[in-house]
Amino acid sequence: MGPVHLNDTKEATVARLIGMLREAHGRGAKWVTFPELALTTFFPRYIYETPQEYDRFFEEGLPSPAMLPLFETAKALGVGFYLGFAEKVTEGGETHRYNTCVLVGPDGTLLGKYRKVHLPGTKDPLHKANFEHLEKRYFEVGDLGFNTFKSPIGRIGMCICNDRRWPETFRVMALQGAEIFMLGYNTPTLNIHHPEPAHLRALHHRLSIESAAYQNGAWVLAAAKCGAEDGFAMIGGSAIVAPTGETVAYAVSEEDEVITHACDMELGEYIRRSVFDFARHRRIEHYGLITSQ
Ligand code: CDT
Repeated sequence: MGPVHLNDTKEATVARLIGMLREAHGRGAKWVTFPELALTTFFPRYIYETPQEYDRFFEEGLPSPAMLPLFETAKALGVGFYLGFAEKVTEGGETHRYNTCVLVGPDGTLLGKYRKVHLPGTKDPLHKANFEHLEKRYFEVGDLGFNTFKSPIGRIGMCICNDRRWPETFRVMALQGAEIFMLGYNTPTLNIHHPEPAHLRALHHRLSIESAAYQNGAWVLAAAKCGAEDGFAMIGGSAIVAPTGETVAYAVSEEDEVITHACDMELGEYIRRSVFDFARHRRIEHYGLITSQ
């Protein structure tokens, strides 16, 4: 998905998502993965002080009024999807805000929800660049864990952006039978925490999703927001990765762009029966440290 600027309306942004959904459906796609925080600009780059200032980026209700046209179109076309958004919810009398994604089946059924666990960046501004990364300021750490969800196309595990850099994310879902991982992301081209060449940002993204696919024998569908949102560049590079670790489809533009692939679900099964047959080959008696620290 190309940039979503600060003053773009959610209505216009959702219309773009619907346009891509229709294009995917036209190519025979059964499922679509949309990016993280797909309805707005990547607002954690900006400094806001009060919920009154930043609540406009959040959605309440599922589907929220802004999302409704997307849910209706997907159901009418019989296409399932993953959608990332900022979630505001009142639970137990308390208001919470999460960086969330949902999984919606082709018949419109809500199949699952995930709230981002690995929140990068800081709570307070660093003032090191002309933008910030304030996810810890606007979101709580997700409380739902890493689950997997049965769907007509296979068992799906979901995560969001920075989660893809952590092998534990994928292994926990693979141990629950995940056959497909879906993730949305917004990765700034400039790393404000640690200066590094722009090409490394793209390399680390590819390394993360290709190794996650291979080491867990699962497909990865990774969808970026790309281009420059109000001048702030993101790496893009949406990709579909096979369980062999091979990237089989890759976005080349910095605009709205649909990439598709006919995923052979047998491929993952074969890998999970051989080199990565967890039951036969894992040696959990030697892994204790990573569950205790
Ligand atoms: N959205 C998100 O999680 N982005 C992070 C940026 C890391 S640099 C603070 C990512 O891991 O791509």
